[in-house]
Amino acid sequence: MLELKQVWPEEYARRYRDKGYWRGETMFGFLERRAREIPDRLAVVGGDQRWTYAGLIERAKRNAARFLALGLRPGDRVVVQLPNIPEFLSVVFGLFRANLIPVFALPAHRLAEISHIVERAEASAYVVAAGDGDFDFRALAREVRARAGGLRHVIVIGDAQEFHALDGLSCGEVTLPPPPSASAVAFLQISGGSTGLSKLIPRTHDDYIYSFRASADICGLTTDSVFMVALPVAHNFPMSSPGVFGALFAGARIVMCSSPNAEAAFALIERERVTITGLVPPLALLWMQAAATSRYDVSSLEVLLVGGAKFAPEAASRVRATLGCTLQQVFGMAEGLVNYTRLDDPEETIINTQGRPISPDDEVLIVDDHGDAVADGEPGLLLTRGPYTIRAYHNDDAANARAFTPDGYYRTGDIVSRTPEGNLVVRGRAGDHINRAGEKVSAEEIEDHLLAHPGVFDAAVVSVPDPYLGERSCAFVIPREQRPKIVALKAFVRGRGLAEFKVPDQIVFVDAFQTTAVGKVSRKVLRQQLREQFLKTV
Ligand code: J2J
Repeated sequence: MLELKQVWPEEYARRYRDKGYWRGETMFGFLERRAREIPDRLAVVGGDQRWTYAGLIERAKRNAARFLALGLRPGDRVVVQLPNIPEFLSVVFGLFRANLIPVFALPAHRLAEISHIVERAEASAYVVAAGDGDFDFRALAREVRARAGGLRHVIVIGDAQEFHALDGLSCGEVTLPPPPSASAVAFLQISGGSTGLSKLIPRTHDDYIYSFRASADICGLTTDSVFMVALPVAHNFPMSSPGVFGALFAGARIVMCSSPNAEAAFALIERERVTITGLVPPLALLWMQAAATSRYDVSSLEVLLVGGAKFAPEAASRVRATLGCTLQQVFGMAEGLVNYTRLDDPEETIINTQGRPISPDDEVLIVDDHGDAVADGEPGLLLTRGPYTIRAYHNDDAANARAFTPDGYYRTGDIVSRTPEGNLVVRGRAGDHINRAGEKVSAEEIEDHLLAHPGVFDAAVVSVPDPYLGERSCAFVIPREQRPKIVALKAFVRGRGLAEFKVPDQIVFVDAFQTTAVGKVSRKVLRQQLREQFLKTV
């Protein structure tokens, strides 16, 4: 099994420790400390469950013993694919306590994504909930197991059928291991995937805790805060900006909301007196619209975080009037850097910018194609390094060579400009992914699936503007003699085991792709041409 590591050069690591960013605390350690301080306060509410901090830590320890009794060994990787339920926390903190490594998958992921993640991470176990709506995750687990040989255990929350039921596992006679080093990798997060398949992002205890501890502070979390998660909890934004981990760090209460549907969420806000939550822009638009006629009282809401994709200033300017709370824009990435508008910023900044970095030691460069810094106000490529931005992906030399500069800056692929006050404004993107309502879809990955269809000669996938999603995917396809039907082609892509958000929203058949006089054009240029062609026709 390949070792997991995330290493900053020694002089940086020393500086981050000296400045108090990295404090040597572990993921389980901070929660245990909180549970000692405020054992009887509610930590998490979801469905009909209400767990105190003491109750959460107790359940996590029991799960740690269960995982080890099953035969998992410290360092083993465990893919976690759970919806927004309290057990997400008891499982993940159980894994931390057993020195097992969670690998976070989204509930929308299907066979193609899960088997890729299992293989890349060399995972030994996979934790799912029996079902979520109409979908049966046990059926998915069966297919994943058939494909990924190394997967030894499937653990199910709820009716497990032939698999292990979490609640039925015995704790055995195991002794829990001593805590890991805080500079060790705590878990693997999944990249949005701008090229090809998702990459694995190793985050350490030290660096991640710094990012959500500082985020909790910037977002004003206290023990009186009630943080609702309406986005899929395993995504980096609701997990750490300030997310469920930031909420636990602050001793706040978490409310797990199983659907981002406005009325369902509003009912929970009223019942639990939610003070803060986070959304992607399309959901923020729906909530603002629904608030006008809703019978629920959402006046407890103090802060609405919006991020994951660009929030248009026009929409941003309506948050306060419609939802009665302060907007906090957040521009972040699972690889590290997170920017926030501050709660006391002038309205002008909150509406028009995506904020500024968490840390004084976040180094941000905005450069042109030659790598030279651009002037304030000018758009350029955003490069960054700092105390919680990774220096490498797991086991992916090719991606690392592309994504990081020799001196350790992460090339975000985002095009931004900086205001004189130091706030960033996202202007666009250099990479070829589709930001579909905050879900990142790699053009290349979808093209590969389309090309597998016998009726497809060539395919290029591009992002096109969408009034609701922000962007949607449009696949330009050159058919062979037997031109497939659009529905059949979509069904084919879906049938290859892809998350639904990756199935092309639109398919346009063309006879040929334009080529330049030189002959073949690069995929990048081709996608650009097709996007422009599309925009001329609408
Ligand atoms: C424009 N583009 C944005 C924003 C992210 C907090 C918030 C979001 C993420 C996230 C995250 C944007 N305006 N406000 O991990 O901790 C686009 C950029 C960025 C990419 C990262 C967090 N906020 N984006 O969305 O890893 O293109 O993380 O590089 O999924 O989303 O995507 P992801």
